[in-house]
Amino acid sequence: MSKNKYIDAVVVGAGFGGLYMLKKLRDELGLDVLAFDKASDVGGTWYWNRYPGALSDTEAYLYVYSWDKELLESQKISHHYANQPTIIGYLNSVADRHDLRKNIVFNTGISSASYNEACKTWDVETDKGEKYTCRYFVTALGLLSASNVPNIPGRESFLGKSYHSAQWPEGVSLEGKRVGVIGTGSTGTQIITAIAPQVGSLTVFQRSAQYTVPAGNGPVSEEREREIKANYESIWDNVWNSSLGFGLNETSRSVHDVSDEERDAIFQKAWDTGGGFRFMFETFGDIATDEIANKYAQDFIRNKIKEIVKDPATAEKLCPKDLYAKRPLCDSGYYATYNRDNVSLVDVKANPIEKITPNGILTRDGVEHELDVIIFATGFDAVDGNYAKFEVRGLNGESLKEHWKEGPSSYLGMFNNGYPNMFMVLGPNGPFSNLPPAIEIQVRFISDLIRYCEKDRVAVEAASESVSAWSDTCNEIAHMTLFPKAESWIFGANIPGKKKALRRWVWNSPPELGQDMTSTTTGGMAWTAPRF
Ligand code: FAD
Ligand code: NA7
Repeated sequence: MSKNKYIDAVVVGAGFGGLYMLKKLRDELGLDVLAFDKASDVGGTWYWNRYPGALSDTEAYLYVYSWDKELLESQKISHHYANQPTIIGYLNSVADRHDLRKNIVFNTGISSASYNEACKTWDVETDKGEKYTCRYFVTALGLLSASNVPNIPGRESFLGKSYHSAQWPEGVSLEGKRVGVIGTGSTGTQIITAIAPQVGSLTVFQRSAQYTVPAGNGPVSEEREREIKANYESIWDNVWNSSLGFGLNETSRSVHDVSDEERDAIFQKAWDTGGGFRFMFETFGDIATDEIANKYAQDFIRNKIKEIVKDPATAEKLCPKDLYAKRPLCDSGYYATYNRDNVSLVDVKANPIEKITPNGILTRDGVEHELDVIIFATGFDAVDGNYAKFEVRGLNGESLKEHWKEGPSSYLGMFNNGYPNMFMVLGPNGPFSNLPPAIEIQVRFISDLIRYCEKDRVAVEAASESVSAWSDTCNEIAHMTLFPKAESWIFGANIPGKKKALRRWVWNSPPELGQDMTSTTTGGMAWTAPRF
């Protein structure tokens, strides 16, 4: 039996969250830290999601850390949005510049973590059987990280190749192939648009039609790049003081305060400029809260679909009928892709997939769609998905799965009751926002708290009333919006059998997040007895 190694902190994950957490604890607090990732290198989301067309839809200059000023200065901002190779390149530069890899154990999953109440330490075990004892257990497991591969009958019988978008291997060629894509979320729309010109034929299996607006991606002029770099201070100021952290001019203007002509002109301007969050949050302040305002946005997008897509029957299938209240999407020519002769659309709500056969996909109408490749763009077991994949035990040996059986909860998206000195980056009920700034705030918050714990030699957990109050607040806020009325991963609605419950703070960043957190945090936390 291997002996436990003693270190100060274990960080799980080497994406945006884990990398910054490691740096903070190691370089600023001087702790002995190890980070672990199942991946063979840094990047998290951007290590795994290498599918064709993978793109962030936050403006590239804000899909970065604010704290590495030299890197911000030296990085080229070539396009409005950064693609996967650019983002992975950026995160590799961060790891290199700060020599982070020497404290990361790659190709290694954490398989269990349990709190030792007597010693006020965590015992953590890896899937390689190595054991560590640490004072702080920090999880940065990712909120869109546990892949959802639906259990469609016959899946294993397929004789061609099949890939999930988030487990995309190197060197896949789709040139001339008969390809089927299941799923038309953010990922599906990106893949479909990117591969249609290369493949022989593309059959899209759509369960829910999708509202998406143009991304407006394209080169950033040198002048604009200089302007961004010269004004980074005020740009970040705007981010820290905004609700969504996307660098938008968030508006409170109501749809009801403008004429029909003005409303359409505002939508058209946002359509021409591009950006999903811009379309939802920079046009009017009530699209996400008022069904009538929402209907105007729906109608505008549906009319665009009918204008763009030449075949009326296909256009009709592409028109969503439900609310515009999921994470807002944008694309680089998604609807127009259906004008290509090699692309066809199957509405699997009307005509469900019966099974996967050795040769392709059989739908209820009896048609066997013959395929060489099936792409699952079927999303993620989001937010708490990775937490369900290993055993976490807190006070009295209580399992986190049991603790969250009615739906995951937290205080401020970072802390649980009953799990002292376990801290979550982007845990349940964290912000629905541009995520790198949200991650930064959470990492700073957690490391400030760890500094306190170190100073006073204490362990800390969320008070149970703080968790309940935070859940109530998140739910109240969510129900002021239309988001609970749409079926999406934000509520766990995309996974059969998953408990339907709110998983994000769905409106804006918690008011405390832009401020010095320590006093606020300590207010909602329970301090346990001095450790030793
Ligand atoms: P991740 O980057 O997901 O990293 C988590 C890591 O934890 C993974 O590498 C995983 O292997 C590891 N891990 C999990 N469990 C274990 C375990 N038990 N043991 C060891 N390792 C483990 N956000 C935006 O704000 N803007 C965008 O435009 C945007 N675009 C996106 C596009 C795609 C295709 C996807 C999938 C997500 C996008 N996101 C976007 C969300 C994105 O996930 C976050 O922005 C951010 O990358 C999350 O970083 P993270 O470090 O919290 O988690
Ligand atoms: P999403 O947004 O969850 O989309 C997944 C898509 O896959 C969506 O169209 C689903 O339809 C579809 N899906 C899932 N399961 C099935 C089955 N069994 N059959 C048919 N279709 C299915 O995931 P993405 O990866 O696109 O995006 C996730 C986030 O990553 C996104 O919000 C960005 O933040 C980046 P449904 O809509 O559930 O009917």
